[in-house]
Amino acid sequence: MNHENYDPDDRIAALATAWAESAIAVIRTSGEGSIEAVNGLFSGDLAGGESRKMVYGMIRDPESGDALDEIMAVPFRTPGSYTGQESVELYCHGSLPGVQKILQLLFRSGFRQASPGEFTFRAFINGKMDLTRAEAVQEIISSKSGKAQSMALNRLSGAVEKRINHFKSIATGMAASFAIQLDYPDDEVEAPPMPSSEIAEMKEGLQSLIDSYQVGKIYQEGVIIALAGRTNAGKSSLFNLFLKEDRSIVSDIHGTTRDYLESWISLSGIPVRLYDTAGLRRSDDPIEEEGIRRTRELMDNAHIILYVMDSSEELTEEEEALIASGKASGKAAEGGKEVLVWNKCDIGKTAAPEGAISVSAVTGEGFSELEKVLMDRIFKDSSRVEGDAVIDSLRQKELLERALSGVEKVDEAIHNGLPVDVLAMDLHDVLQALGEITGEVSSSDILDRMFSSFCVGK
Ligand SMILES: Nc1nc2c(ncn2[C@@H]2O[C@H](COP(=O)(O)OP(=O)(O)OP(=O)(O)O)[C@@H](O)[C@H]2O)c(=O)[nH]1
Ligand SMILES: [Mg+2]
Repeated sequence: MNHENYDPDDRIAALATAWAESAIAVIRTSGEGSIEAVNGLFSGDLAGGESRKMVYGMIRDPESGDALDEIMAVPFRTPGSYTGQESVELYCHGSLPGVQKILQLLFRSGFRQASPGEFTFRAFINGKMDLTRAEAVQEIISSKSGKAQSMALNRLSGAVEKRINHFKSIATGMAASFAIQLDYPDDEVEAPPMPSSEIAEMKEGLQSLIDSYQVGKIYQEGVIIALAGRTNAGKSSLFNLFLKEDRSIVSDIHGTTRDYLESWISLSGIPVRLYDTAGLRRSDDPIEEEGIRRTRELMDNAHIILYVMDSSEELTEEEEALIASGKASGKAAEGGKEVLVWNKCDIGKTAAPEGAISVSAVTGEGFSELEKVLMDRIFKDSSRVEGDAVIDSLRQKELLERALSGVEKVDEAIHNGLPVDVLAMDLHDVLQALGEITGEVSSSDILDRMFSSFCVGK
């Protein structure tokens, strides 16, 4: 809900009782014209009914003529309702499909779904509630801007919250110093030094939190790793080693694996979708060909390719080219996603080329090193993440980006010698974005929003 375009008179509806099977469910509506609108769906006479008196009747879909429920409804006329505006409460039978049908009917009839806390919010703006009940109001305001709606808030780890609060206190301190300069522009009050170290700290810290989204996403969605390489290189043997079970058929016949196999594994707590694939070689067999085509497709889609080579055999052209490209060494700037696995080191003839990891799928040698390299690869883009402060929702990331861009604007404005009120405005944006992440809004924020967007008390 966008509070700038907020219309406190439009019609809202929501289930007021718990979303569960019950004897009676109460649907609450509010807004100008609610009584007339519900009356059009109701067999009883709500429009002529006395305020706050129950009326019996059937709820009917006027399009199909279907009766949805036999209910009691209560009209509330302004200002004698919870919200202070015209309202109707519907007492229906408490079956969830039934309630859903009535709500759908209301939504088709000029009502919209109320946001969390919106009825109470309207009660507040209509003077039905004491402004000093700060705690309640704070909750209402936060849900109004979508914060309480987001379960992401619950997931917010303490570490993230602590960091955000730290940024907020820096920004608040800066705002206070700007305010002094604004209040006494002509006095000889010496302007406090510009907060360049604070700005640098915020810029770096915010960026690091934004970067942590990558890590959060990895934990949430997992990493796709595909084992690939020529036939008989030992892909299936490695697959089984990762799984710690005999899942994939291993044999010394070339082309054993034809269709790919997949399994979820955990790599130090990170969910990984691991694929064993058909060995890469030229084949006239249409089934094997199709398997190889699918392997190539998987290689395209994987985050990491474990390119398995047989160290006891001559290298193929493709293998030579891959080694020569340096893409797989992990150091290359090209950002190759291959990790070279120099398998069969127990019987291998040559040492591993640079960047390749020497392992044996039979003895298990080198396996822990391989796991370590994989972890490094997974987190290679996230080296700037500090500690355990990791965000995992896009909403948080976008708000952090908004805060960062605000800080950058303040920084720029300072460098360009712009007036303090410009700085203060940009800083306000920063505080707003940070506040939305943690769901905290200070009482002055509340007043600010109230008076600026609703003209209450003018
Ligand atoms: N000595 C030794 N033998 C291995 C090793 N890894 C695999 N092998 C053997 O190599 C042969 C092929 O292994 P697989 O795991 O089936 O190879 P693959 O890459 O899955 O082969 P395809 O499915 O045909 O593409 C089997 O006989 C394995 O026992 C290893 O590290 N050392
Ligand atoms: Mg295989």
